[in-house]
Amino acid sequence: MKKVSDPPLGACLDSEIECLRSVTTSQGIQLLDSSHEFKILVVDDSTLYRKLLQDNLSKEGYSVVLAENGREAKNALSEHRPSLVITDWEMPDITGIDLCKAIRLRAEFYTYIILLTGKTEKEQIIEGLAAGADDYLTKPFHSGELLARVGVGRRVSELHRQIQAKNLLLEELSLTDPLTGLPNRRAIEAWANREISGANRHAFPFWIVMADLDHFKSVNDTQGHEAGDFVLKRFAELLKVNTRASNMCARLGGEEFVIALTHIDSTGVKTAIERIRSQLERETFNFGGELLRVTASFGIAGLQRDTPSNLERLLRDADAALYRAKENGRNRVECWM
Ligand code: GH3
Ligand code: MG
Ligand code: MG
Ligand code: MG
Repeated sequence: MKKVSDPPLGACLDSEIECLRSVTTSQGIQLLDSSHEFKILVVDDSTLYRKLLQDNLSKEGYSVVLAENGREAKNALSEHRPSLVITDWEMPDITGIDLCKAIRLRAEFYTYIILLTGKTEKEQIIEGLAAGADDYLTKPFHSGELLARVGVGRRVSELHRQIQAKNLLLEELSLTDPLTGLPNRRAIEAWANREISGANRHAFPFWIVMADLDHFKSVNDTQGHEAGDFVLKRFAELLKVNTRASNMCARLGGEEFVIALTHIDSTGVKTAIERIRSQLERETFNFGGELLRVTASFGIAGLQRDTPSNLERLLRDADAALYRAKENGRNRVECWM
C-alpha cells in the first residue's frame, strides 16, 4: 500500500519538470527550453507585415524568425523548431492553409499556429481553422490583440510541451527499476523479444543470463535493509559497466537480475559473465567498520541453432542453470544444456 507520507505523484512530477528541462524527444528535440526563449516563426510575403510583426514581437522579448514564402517557412521549421507560427494566407508558392496542413503532419511536438490574413469571410475563417490553425487574426491587426493572442499561444504551447515531457518521463519510469536505475522486467522483455525474433530470423547468437545474489537474505538480516540496498546498487553498477551498448541488463525484481547478450559465442558469454562474477567476489563492502563480501550465482541459456525459441523459454532454461549453480556451491556460472 502507498505510504501516507509519500508526496502525491503530481508533486513528484512537478519537481521532475526541472530536470525535464534536459528531456529530449526521440528526434532529439529539447522539450522544455532552459533559456525560456520562445521562438516565433513569421511567414508573410509582404515586407511591410514581416517588419510590423517582427517589431511588435521583438519588443516583447520573443525570438523571431522570418520567412517570406512557404519554402523558406518549411526550412525554418526544421532548423528553428518554433513553438508558434504566424502565417499569412496568400503567398507565391504555397498557401498558409497548406502550410498549416503540413505543420499538423509533423507530430514531434505541438506548434501553435495563428493565421493572419486579409480574408475576413466566416467561411474562410472556418477553412483556416479546419486546416489546422489554432487562431485567426485579420489584417490590419491591432498590436495589443496580436500580443494577447500570441500570449494565449505561448500558454497552450508550453502546456503541450510539459505534458509531452511528463509523458516521456512516465514512460521512462515505467521501464526503470527505481532502486538501481537499471531497466526493469518490462523493459528487458520488450527489448529481448525484439532481439529474439531477429536472432531466430537471421540466426545470430542470443543469450539470457540470470543472476542471483548468494545468501542475500543474510545481508539484510545481519546488516540491515539499507546495506542490502547498497549491495544491490553496487551489483547493478557492475552489470552496467560490463554491458556493451548492444546488450542489456535489467533487474527482474528482488536480488534477481538478467543480462541479455547478442552476437557473441558461448565462450565469449562465459568469459563476460565470469568477469562480472569475479569482480563482485573481489569487492569488499564496509558497513560501519564491518567488512563483508558478497557473491552471486549465474545461469546461462542460449538460442540453439535451428531451434526457434522465445524469451519465456530462455528465462526458464537460464533459471534452471542458475538453480544448478546454487546447488553446486554458489558463486559460480552454469550453462543450460
Ligand atoms: P540464495 O543464495 O539461495 O539465493 O539465498 P538468498 O538469501 O539470496 O535468497 P532468498 O530468496 O531466500 O532471499 C532473497 C532476499 O532478498 C530476501 C529479501 O529480503 C531480499 N530482497 C529482495 N528485494 C530486496 C530489496 O529491494 N532490497 C533489499 N535490501 N533486500 C531485498
Ligand atoms: Mg500574402
Ligand atoms: Mg532469489
Ligand atoms: Mg539469492
